[in-house]
Amino acid sequence: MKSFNNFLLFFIVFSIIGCKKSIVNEMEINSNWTFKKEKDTVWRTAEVPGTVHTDLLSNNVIENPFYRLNEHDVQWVDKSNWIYQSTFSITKDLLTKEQIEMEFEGIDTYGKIYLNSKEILTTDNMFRRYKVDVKSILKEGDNTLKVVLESPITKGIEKYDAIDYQIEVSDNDLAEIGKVEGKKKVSVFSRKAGYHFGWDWGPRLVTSGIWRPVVLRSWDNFKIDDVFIRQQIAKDSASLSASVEINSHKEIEKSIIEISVNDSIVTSKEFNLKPGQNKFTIPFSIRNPKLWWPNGMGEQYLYNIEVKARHKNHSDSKVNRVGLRTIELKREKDSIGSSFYFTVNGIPTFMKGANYIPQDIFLPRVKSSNYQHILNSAKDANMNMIRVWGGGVYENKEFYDLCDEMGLLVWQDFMFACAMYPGDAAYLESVRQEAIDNVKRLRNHTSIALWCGNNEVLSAWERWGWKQKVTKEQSEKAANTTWKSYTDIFHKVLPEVVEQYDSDRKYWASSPSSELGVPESHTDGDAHYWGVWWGKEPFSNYNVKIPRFMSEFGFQSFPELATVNKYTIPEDHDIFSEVMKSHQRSSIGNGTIKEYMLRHYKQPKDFESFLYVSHLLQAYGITTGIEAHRKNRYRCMGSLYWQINDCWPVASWSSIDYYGKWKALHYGVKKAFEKTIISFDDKESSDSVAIYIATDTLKNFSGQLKVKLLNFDGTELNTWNKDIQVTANSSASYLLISKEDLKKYSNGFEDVFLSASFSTNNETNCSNEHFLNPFKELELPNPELSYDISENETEYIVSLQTKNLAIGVFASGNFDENFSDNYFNMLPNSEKTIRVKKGNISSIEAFKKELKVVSLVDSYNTEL
Ligand code: BMA
Repeated sequence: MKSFNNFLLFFIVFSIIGCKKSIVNEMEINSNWTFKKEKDTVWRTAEVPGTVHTDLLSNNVIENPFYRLNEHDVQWVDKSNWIYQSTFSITKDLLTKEQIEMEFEGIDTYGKIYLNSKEILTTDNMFRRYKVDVKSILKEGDNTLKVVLESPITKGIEKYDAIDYQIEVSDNDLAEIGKVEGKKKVSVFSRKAGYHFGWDWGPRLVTSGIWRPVVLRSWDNFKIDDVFIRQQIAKDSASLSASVEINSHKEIEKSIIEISVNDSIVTSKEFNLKPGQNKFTIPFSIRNPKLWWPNGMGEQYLYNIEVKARHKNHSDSKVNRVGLRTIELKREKDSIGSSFYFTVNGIPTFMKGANYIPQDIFLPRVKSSNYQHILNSAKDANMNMIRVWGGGVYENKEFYDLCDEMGLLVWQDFMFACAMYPGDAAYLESVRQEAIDNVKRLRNHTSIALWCGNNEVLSAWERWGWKQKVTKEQSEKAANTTWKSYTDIFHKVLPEVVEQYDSDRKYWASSPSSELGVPESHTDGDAHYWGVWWGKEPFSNYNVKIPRFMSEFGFQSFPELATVNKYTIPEDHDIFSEVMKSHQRSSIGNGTIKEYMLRHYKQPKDFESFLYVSHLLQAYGITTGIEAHRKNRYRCMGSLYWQINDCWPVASWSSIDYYGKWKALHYGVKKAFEKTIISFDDKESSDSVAIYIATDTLKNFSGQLKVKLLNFDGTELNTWNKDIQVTANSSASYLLISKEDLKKYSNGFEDVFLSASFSTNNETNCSNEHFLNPFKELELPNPELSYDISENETEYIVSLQTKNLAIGVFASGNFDENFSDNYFNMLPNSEKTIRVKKGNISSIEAFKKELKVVSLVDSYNTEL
């Protein structure tokens, strides 16, 4: 038996008021865990929080499921039951505490939990937090905690077989890869992350595990269970209230609740506590409030608001970091239909962002550094909103803390996606408890902008032919129809929970939708536009299909070669090889990338070039979309592309791959989401090219717009200059150039391009290039690109020069870090410096050897 210190991480929460003692002790039971398959005899070491798969991996029982086709060999894991066990020691002192509870912050999913052989809990919802009073079961010395995890597949099959009607589930549930009996799609029967069962960008690895911490908490007298801070902002004062839930062991007279803002006490009240739950609401105010702003609009100021409860020498406190801001969803009838936009602090705000999925199929592997990296990357790319998509999980506290700090508003889905769901009483109750747990856990986060019921469930029902599949007989069993479950969950249970626990925020039943029961429209509500990709429509359709708020649109690419090398061997290097196809989960995947690629680019000369051109293609497509949305500001007030990240190494719609590498898209997004952008509007049907400026600045400004028609060697054929006035938060066309005029300089446009820049006081604020022909029809010369490499203490520096135009300049190698810029165009006779942190490359010689710099012409020209 290891010593107490070895296996218990002991947190003491000090709530120091003067010299008064803290009353709540917390210890995480995170050591000395072992696990085994239910019927096995061998116990192996385990990690908690963790998953069965990752424990099998670290014990060398299975191989890395991300490598080549290994995923297919580990499908047995989810058909078994698993047992986890830990022994921990309890002191006599701890047992004297009046109250002792054990909290399970996340059990994935079907757990039977025993403490000292006594069953204390049964779980069936991985999104819930469960608390159990364990005072009477704990003993001095060694105590044993045992968690039996039943197979989510066996459980799912039981539930699937128990009903006599069909529940529609999309093909994202990869039952076939899972080798599930009868290919039954059982995912929807469990309150468990949908993407574990497979998705069109994810593996099928149905985990089990104790995926979030287990905490033993003990205290005397009373403890603050919850604090909810509400706010109402007026010009020179913010009225706030703290709703405090205090759990008391006994009757206590004259306890004091004190509220401090940034360490100064603003109010203090006396209360009597009765045994059990006590609820108080205490108003307070902050004069001359400093507002919190989304990224790009101002500071993200957060107040430290501390609520303390004390009595004699006992106290407990909770601190929240709260930003003061208003956020409203505006749904107003207008000449187009009905608006869908957010105002923040009264200002209509164009939402620039992306959809987020969990960062690993094995959730406990996501560490602080991963949250930092993805959210910093979002912030760096000028985003102000992230949508936490409904097929994943309600994220960890750290995720939302970072969003609060970085000014990233959160569109928060409840965890339902692309399927119908059961609606029996037990299921609805589980959903209600899950919603209460998570709304209460997250509602103090300034960043949360909206609660949304589900992802694409309404569209699936109405538009994917599911409604039609319900037989008359089934619909007569009213209580059993899937539409009844839909309305129960999304029109009753979830909005009721939001109304009861977070009524200051809006609830939106489904993304996309326009109103209850009506799926997407481009004149009302939010939209997912998948005509590009699924419908094989041209990228130029992004300019025509403009909804009121685009909450999803996307186009795939492969990861870069350094990432592909982590899951393949050279023999796999063909996009249609078995391994490459297995790391592509969209039914139309690799062929669709190729089809679009050949519409716009020349056939790449080899595999590596194919990966590279897929990046340029994806960036070109999606930035066309973003620019279209921004050009149509006011009609459209949001552009959230699908998807920012990956959960394993794969070809997908992501702009950052599983290893954190930015694809061309992420660099492209950063530019397309800049505060002020120049965008060209070049419709085939129009006889001129329009030059737009779209801006999110809060003040009007003026400057000079300059557009040049250039040859690829830099020869200036014509220049258009215009002094312009730009209104705050606007988008408008400022210059029209007739195509007839342009033709005077180049008949077929194969050797020219337009280069536009906007400057105020001779400082260039933004620029962009426009090609009048598809890239494949350009007669690009060898750019004659060269570079020098230097270093400073932390970075390698690459100074590039080019003689002719270079498109999509890409610096790559086996680097862990991202370059400061990449996949950019270089104008003729220009220079550019990029930097990269030294990371895994230890010397400048090694860096020189590893670095490869290419541009578009290198992808097809074998003679260079
Ligand atoms: C969207 C998402 C996901 C899916 C993506 C790509 O609609 O909501 O379900 O991965 O499309 O098909």
